[in-house]
Amino acid sequence: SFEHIVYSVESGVALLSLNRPQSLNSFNEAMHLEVREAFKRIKKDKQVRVLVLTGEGRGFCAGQDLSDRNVDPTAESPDLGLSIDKFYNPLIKAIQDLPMPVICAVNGVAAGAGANIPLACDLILAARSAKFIQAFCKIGLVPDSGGTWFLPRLVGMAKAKEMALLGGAVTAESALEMGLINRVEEDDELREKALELARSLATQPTQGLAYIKRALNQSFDHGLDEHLELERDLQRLAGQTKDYREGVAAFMAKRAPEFIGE
Ligand code: T3D
Repeated sequence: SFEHIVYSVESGVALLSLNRPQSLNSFNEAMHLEVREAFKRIKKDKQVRVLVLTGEGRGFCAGQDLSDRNVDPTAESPDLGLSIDKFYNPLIKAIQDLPMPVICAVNGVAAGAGANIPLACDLILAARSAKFIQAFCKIGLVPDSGGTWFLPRLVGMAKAKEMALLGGAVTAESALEMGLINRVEEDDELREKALELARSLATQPTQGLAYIKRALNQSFDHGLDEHLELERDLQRLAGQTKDYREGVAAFMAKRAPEFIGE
């Protein structure tokens, strides 16, 4: 039923693949709306315990489709804030708030918003040929989709400024070296490796993983006291899951646990 994305669910894993390869999966309004609809389904579907985000073709995502704008750039004073408010910010928040691990499989070039959407995900695998480009500065814009928030946290201010101000291409290898991503995979193996990891995570106590994600996502914004309290609150919730009970029971009985994600 989708035209601009490919969406499927199998073995507890939702696969959402951007599908406008002729323009390197850049976002037009229609693709934004389909991605939003897929997130709605993921949230409703109890079967889904891990999300894999990737792209079709040779690119991951080239950011905003510059030929199919949400906001007319030739207008005397176009308000790009509208496009950010309506589409990019809600997408970044949806990824961060999704109560499950989100794996991004960056299958090729990732530019503009397309370079920052992966940074909002929890684990980033990149194809050896992938490149990360903060292309915004080349057209007079500011990194959006959380770029100026995620980059310094992931790679430090010096590298963040270099990427954002110079807009150079960072290869998958150097992205790995600088701590921007988690793994580099061969191009033809990337998707299967990402799905393998996702399927294995989907057998874990995924409600607990959602709490871990929440704690880590807030860690740089809290002082220690406040954060210890958040950990306590999340541990309280985790301790009430069926999976915690199962994890302890299996450990005591020296058998393999069977987690259900609740
Ligand atoms: O405006 C708002 O709503 C606010 C939100 C802004 C968010 C943003 O993301 S702003 C940043 C937008 N993105 C860019 O500035 C990146 C533009 N693209 C590039 O710089 C290059 O395409 C790449 C470095 C990503 C890849 O280069 P390369 O040489 O591998 O491929 P290519 O030949 O440039 O691109 C292949 C095709 O995709 C080409 O079409 P064609 O000639 O084969 O018909 C190209 O025009 C198209 N394409 C690539 N990126 C975009 C695009 N078409 C529309 N919009 C794009 N962003």
